Amino acid sequence: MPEFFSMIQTMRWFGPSDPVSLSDIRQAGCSGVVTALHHIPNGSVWTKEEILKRKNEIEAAGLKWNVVESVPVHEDIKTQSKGFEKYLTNYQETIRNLSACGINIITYNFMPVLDWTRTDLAYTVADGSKALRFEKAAFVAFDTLILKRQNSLSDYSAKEIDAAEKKFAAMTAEEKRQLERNIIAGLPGSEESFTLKQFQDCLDTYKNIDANALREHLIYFLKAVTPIAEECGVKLVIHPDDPPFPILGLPRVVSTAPDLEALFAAVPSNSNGLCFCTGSFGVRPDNDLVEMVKRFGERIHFIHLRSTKRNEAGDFYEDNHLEGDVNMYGVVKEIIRIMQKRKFSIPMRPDHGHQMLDDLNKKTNPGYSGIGRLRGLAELRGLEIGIMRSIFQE
Ligand code: DNO
Repeated sequence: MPEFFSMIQTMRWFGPSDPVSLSDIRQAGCSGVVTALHHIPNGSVWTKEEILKRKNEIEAAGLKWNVVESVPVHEDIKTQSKGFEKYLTNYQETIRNLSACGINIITYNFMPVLDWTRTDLAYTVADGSKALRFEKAAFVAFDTLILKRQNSLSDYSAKEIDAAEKKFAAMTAEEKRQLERNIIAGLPGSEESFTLKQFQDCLDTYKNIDANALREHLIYFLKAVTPIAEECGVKLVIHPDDPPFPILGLPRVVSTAPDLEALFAAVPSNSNGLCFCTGSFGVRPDNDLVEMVKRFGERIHFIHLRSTKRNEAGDFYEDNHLEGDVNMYGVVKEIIRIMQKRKFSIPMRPDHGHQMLDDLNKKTNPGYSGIGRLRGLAELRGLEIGIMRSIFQE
């Protein structure tokens, strides 16, 4: 068989307090992890000392720290609030420090206020396992009836408002509290957590920022950090919006292929890269994932593999990795082609997984339980090997 390049198999690890240990991740068959220094406040420099401490811990467990997910972009950079330049300088410094420690793929996102958003963290699917879900009616109920955002009603159709009212009327007080927490208390990996009041204040900072302005701010950020990344051999990879459409009156600018084109045209350096997240992009039927891998293949330096299943009402839930709306076979096949062309192995992680088997009785990080991701990884690994062998060994 000729020399070939396959995906580097990793899992996300949230650090020493993660209930899934480095040893678990190694036993799942991974060679590396994706992690971040979650204890460092957004906007502060990651020192070499802190980076090396974590890196040594990972290497002592026989694994490699392949990718950083994430170095969060401070809100002041997204809004360009007074004094935001100091956060740009800090970001540049963090890039240099990570590179000096041998870590050269850095994930970030540019979603205003919230990172990823779901309404239900324990949606029971037909086989009895639990999945993450975004239910439109619940989300609209949160926006219009819990948060009571000004003018929120004008963002939805009469049908959507009606569905939200019905949903809300059928919810217990505890369910309402849980819904609020799911949306604003911060899902794993998102470093921000709010009370309702703080949340509204934060939304207000975007009052005068539309999609064009946010895109300009993102390009400004990229122009400041990409040259540093390029200089030290680092690839910055942007994670798409999840879900990939505007929410709560906030603009979103990393949801579609044209969004990506605009970013790459503005900052052509290959260090301005992409974290290709099939689960995020895949929620939109107008995102042709296989086409997107073809088009942006040179810039994909990190991959999240996961599938979602959407319905007409605008809901989606996270399906098994090889089921749902994502053409995982087509995506993986295209990634294999790109890797051979680039002669480069791209790190991937099975993104999320169902809470299942023993994990149903444990406290787990939503989406990041051990067994569900182990299942996802095992399926994806089999898919990749099957495609590889059919290409290279016939
Ligand atoms: C969710 C994750 C996101 C992602 C960030 C990247 O499971 O994919 O939280 O890490 O958006 O900055």
